[in-house]
Amino acid sequence: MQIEPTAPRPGLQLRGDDGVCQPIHPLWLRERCDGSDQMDTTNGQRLYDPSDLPADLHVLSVTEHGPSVWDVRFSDGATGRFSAARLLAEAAMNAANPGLPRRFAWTGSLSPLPILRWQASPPDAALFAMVDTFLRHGFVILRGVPSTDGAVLDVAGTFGWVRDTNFGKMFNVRSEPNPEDLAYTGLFLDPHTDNPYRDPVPGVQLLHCLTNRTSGGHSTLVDGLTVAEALRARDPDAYRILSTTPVRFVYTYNQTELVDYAPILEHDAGSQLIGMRFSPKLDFVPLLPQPELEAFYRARRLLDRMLRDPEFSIKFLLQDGDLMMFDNRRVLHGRTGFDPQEGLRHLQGCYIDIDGPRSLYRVLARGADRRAAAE
Ligand SMILES: O=C(O)CCC(=O)C(=O)O
Repeated sequence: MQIEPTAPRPGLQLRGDDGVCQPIHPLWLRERCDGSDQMDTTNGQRLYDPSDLPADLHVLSVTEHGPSVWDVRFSDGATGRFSAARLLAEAAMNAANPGLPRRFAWTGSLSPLPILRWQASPPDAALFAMVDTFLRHGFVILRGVPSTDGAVLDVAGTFGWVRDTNFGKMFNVRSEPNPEDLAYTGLFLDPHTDNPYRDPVPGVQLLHCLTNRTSGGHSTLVDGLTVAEALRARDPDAYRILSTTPVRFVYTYNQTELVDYAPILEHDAGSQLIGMRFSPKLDFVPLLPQPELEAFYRARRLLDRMLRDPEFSIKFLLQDGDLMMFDNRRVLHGRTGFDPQEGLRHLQGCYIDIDGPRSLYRVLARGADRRAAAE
């Protein structure tokens, strides 16, 4: 793939490896003029509305500035400098390729677990390893987080911005009388998405083990990407039904009533699977005609069985000071039951949005690229 000037009509075009050429629309190029008269160079925001550009805008001339760099003059008087590297990088960007590490779909045989040592104010290389691992696997376990009240918020603040909810900025997961949520008991919890009734659903959950003095309470994780793909292969119709039937998710407690509608399998604008809203304690399918409900229940039952199948899930015991951070929509979490009479099991948790770690990854990758270019 390369960029080259066109003739006799001036412009730039994309030449594919197969030799097929695609002219680059003059408005597409014009919108990417990045001189200080066109955009604020500190934040990259345009200083004009591109819909106000003439609809018949065209390129008047293309002159070579240096190897694979061209100066382009447009019919509205604007000029822009474009390198092939920049245009090719932009051409490759779309919703299905958002400039993030490739997701690695795992099963129950994942070994070793992605465990990294936590350090306060981590240097860039250590932080990059944490965020890169998180984005690839959908989770990372950070070992050695001080077992102090609120330490989870400090770790969360390193990766993004903490989401406040009706549970507060931080929630305590330990057995309680009259619990606000079944997580605050000693009951086992099957794989689920947290807060599927929220709009938006929390992107990332952090759970920090302060102490576990019981013999149970093992954590379980399942990669929703792997299970969804296995479901699609096994029963495409079930996949379709769970991707298209909007389900009502509800949470009601005292002065809070949260309701949202979404299919169980959620996709992004590039049709990539984001993950799931799966929480069989909180979902209410609408009253559809009986055959449709029959098909929905069959599909959900199949998905549920697969999510609980040890073939797909990993199980481990969080040690004191372990913190697991997971993509709440991609990786479903659960735990085995425990007996609160045996001793205290106390986790602290909080949520951040997924754009935090994604932003951190891009910023750190940009810094690494700059350092490599300077060497
Ligand atoms: O206790 C645990 O390990 C998990 C708790 C949980 O599922 C939650 O807080 O959402």
